[in-house]
Amino acid sequence: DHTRIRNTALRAKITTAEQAASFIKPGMTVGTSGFTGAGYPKAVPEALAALMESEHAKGNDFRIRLLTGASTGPELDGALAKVNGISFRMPYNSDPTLRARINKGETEYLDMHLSHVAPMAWAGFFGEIDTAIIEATAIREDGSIVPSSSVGNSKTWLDTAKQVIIEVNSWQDSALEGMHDIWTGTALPPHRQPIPLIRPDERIGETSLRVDPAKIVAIVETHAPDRNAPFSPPDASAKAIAGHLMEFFRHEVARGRLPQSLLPLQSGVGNVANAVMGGLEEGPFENLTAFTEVIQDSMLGMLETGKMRVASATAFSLSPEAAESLNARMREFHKKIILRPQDISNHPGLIRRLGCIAMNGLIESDIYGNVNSTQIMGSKIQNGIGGSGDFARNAYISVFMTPSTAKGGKISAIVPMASHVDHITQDSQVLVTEQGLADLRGLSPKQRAEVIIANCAHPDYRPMLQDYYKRARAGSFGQQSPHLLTEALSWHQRFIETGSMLPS
Ligand code: 0RQ
Repeated sequence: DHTRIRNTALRAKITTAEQAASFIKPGMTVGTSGFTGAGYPKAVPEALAALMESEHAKGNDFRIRLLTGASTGPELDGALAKVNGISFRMPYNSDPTLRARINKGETEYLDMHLSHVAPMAWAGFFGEIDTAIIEATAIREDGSIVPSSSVGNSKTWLDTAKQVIIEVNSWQDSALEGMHDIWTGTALPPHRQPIPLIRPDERIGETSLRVDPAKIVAIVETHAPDRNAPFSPPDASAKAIAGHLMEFFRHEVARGRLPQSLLPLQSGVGNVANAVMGGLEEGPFENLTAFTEVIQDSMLGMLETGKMRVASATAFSLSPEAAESLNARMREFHKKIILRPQDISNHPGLIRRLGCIAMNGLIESDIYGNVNSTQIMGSKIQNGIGGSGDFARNAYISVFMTPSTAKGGKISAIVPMASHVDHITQDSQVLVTEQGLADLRGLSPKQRAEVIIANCAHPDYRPMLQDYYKRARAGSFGQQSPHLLTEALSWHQRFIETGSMLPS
């Protein structure tokens, strides 16, 4: 039964994943749907990987340039990276196989702000887009495409690609239809218009994606789950971070600097973010809203209890259990969730206008609040900047949070100098670890260093940081952000040489 493909003319394009993959040629630039393990194509990429493998066995080159929304799943990034089929990748990845290729120098990786992708694609900075592969919940009578569990950059790839392949995934709940909001007013300068959105719950566009039907070369029917990371309950350190942050919010409300419903929340993914959402669930704040990238397990819980009124995002990022349970009652969330293209969900102008509270994880922060979100020991990519830059710079309050140590205490998350900087000190306003919270707003670099070391550093590293800072105050070339340059990155070098930042 083809009830999900309601345009009868397009049914003639239904084919196998192998046939569809045969439209993709070596060297092509391919734009796909997908954002944090949600809504990415699953069957065609696996068929493409098999095709690449057989071509590689014959001694033929077969790699593509892969552009997505953000991270995807094992059937896309994982399968293609396994056969070394990705020559260039952007804008965000969290797949371990692909990460290893990138860190070996085998795949070029452009790690960029997620809000920048669509306008840069429109401007032609990624060259011509040869093929779009988009996962859909359904194809409507009028030939328009109902996205699935993410919107990401699907609109952009459908608009710009020369040929289009659609995967219609019947695992995706049909009640997703109507939850998307696709604004069609995007333009390049000097033709830009104000985006008519002043509240996170507003709908400003259409519920499906338009595409020229003549560009559709293949439609593949699938029934396969999204594959997101499993949920792990918050550990003690994540709970402590959440506790400090709740106290901070209560304080800000008491001082009249935040309303009782706070402001539209943005939260990253992972253990700490989930714990913070858990803290909000139990906290005194009501009628919360989210204007964010991804909706994770704990946000669904708050939407369900009414603690959160509405969540605007570009994708779900749910554990397998939460995804199954959501699919069983998607209708209940119809009015509470809005999924938008990522150039809207992460739009700097909208984030500034709405006054979002951004809460993101980090790899390390230096004593002045410069934040590294992406590169371990300054050179090895973990994931990417994702939306953290879009939100951190433009938020009303920009929070970064992390356990104070990594790798069982062998690494301090607070270091003298960050080995790579994604967020400059001006973009980090509140820093939280399980040790405590540093409110950096209104402080100069030296004032920041004092509270960061005192409130956030782990006791094993605090005296070392105090000692470094004291000597930098005495011996630095300048006194705006004092540093001892030959020593500033010595903790990282010690870790590389000995496996620990602590002196032996
Ligand atoms: O590695 O998995 O090998 O053990 O980094 O760290 O502590 O589990 O924390 O999942 O919150 O990730 C910055 C990576 C934090 C994430 C980052 C190692 C650590 C572990 C994960 P293992 P944790 P999290 C909206 C905004 C950028 C994108 C973003 C991220 C692994 O938050 O990707 O914010 N942010 N998007 O051991 C060496 C250190 C380390 C370290 C952590 N100092 N040195 N390794 N790790 N700190 C969300 C989206 O964009 C969808």
